[in-house]
Amino acid sequence: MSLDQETFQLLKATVQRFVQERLVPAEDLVEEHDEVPEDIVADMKELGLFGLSIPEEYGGIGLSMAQECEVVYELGRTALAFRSVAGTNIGIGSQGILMDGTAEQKAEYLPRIASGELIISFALTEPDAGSDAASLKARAVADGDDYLISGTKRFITNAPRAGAFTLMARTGGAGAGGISAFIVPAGLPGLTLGKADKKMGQRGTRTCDVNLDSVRVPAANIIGGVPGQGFKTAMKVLDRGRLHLSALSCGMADRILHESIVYAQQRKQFGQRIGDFQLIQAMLADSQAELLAAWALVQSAARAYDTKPMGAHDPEISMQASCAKMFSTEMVGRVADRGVQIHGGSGYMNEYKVERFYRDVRLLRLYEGTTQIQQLVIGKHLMRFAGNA
Ligand code: COS
Repeated sequence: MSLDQETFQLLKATVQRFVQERLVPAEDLVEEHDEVPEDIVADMKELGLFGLSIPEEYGGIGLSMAQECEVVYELGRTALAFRSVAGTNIGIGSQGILMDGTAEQKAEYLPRIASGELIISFALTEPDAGSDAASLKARAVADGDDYLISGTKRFITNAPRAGAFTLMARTGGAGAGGISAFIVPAGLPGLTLGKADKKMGQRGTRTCDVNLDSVRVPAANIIGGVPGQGFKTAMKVLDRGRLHLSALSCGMADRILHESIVYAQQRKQFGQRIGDFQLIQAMLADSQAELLAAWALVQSAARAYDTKPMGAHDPEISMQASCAKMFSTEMVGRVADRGVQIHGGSGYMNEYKVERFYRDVRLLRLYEGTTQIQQLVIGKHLMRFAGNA
């Protein structure tokens, strides 16, 4: 699946313009009010951003992973809250249905996800199951043709906006094999939301707990119709999500570097522009080189991802996605830190953008698998590839 090159370049240019003309000027508003204005969300829907990754047959734009990464890079060049509004529809919320859903599930949900009419969230994490996702406790008990789901899901991005959740719950015994992925509509009796999470950064993104108390969900809502496949679905979704976040990290690093260069050109000390000092140039150079290296890695991993059939699991590609996530998110952390350093005392002040970007990017190293989980995935795969020799 991919968009023809000419149409893709037009789309990319439109997104670039939208980011510069519509989103960047609204950054302060989002920071101040802790929300993305609804008229901007409406414009994002109009542009087709919610359906970037959904095939055209379901009303989406049908980008390949490599193309999605290029567009997400552009969305990364502004406050991360904007991307977050559409992020779960583009990625972790929708992809389980696309990869493993039945024909009926795809036809019922994907068109509304692609248009943004339905916001879909991904509910895996729980109070006692973060990195150890296979230990999740939410329980789904069979009751006739339905399941009754009870449990708590934590830090769920876009939950306050969501019309449905891709939600992992335990239908069987302990471990990964006992987990099923359900499509859970938000309005069902017994499903309630916790209070809004107060976060370090990414103001304007909405996250909260999702509480389920014997929520009755038809068995037909199990993704793919077969219980026990939910952990694998979640892992495949995360492989893809990790590439998406890698591209986002590169876009944000690009923006922070730009802010740093502009400041280095304007700020004068000791009678000259600070950008003329070699110690400032060294920080800019390190950031530029690391950004280019990360972006090359992301593009190469995304192109590899595009070679495998939709929904298939290829360990080599999982490993590459984890490499991209680990390297790019750590890279943007360093770029943000240098950005603050280049700005000196001003970099600590809220009126300069690098202060908030520094807080925003901290999450990239945590969600969709911490850096340490990526190291674990990479290390495990390398040992497996080497076999018993
Ligand atoms: N794609 C498809 N299947 C996968 C997979 C992938 N990327 N990774 C693992 N699996 C399969 C395995 O093949 C295995 O299947 P079999 O039992 O048939 O062999 C099964 O899933 C269990 O795999 P494994 O034993 O490796 O699972 P672990 O419990 O050891 O978990 C980690 C592995 C730690 C990597 C996983 O729990 C993880 O990614 N944790 C982080 C979760 C996360 O990112 N949370 C963020 C929430 S979303 S913001």
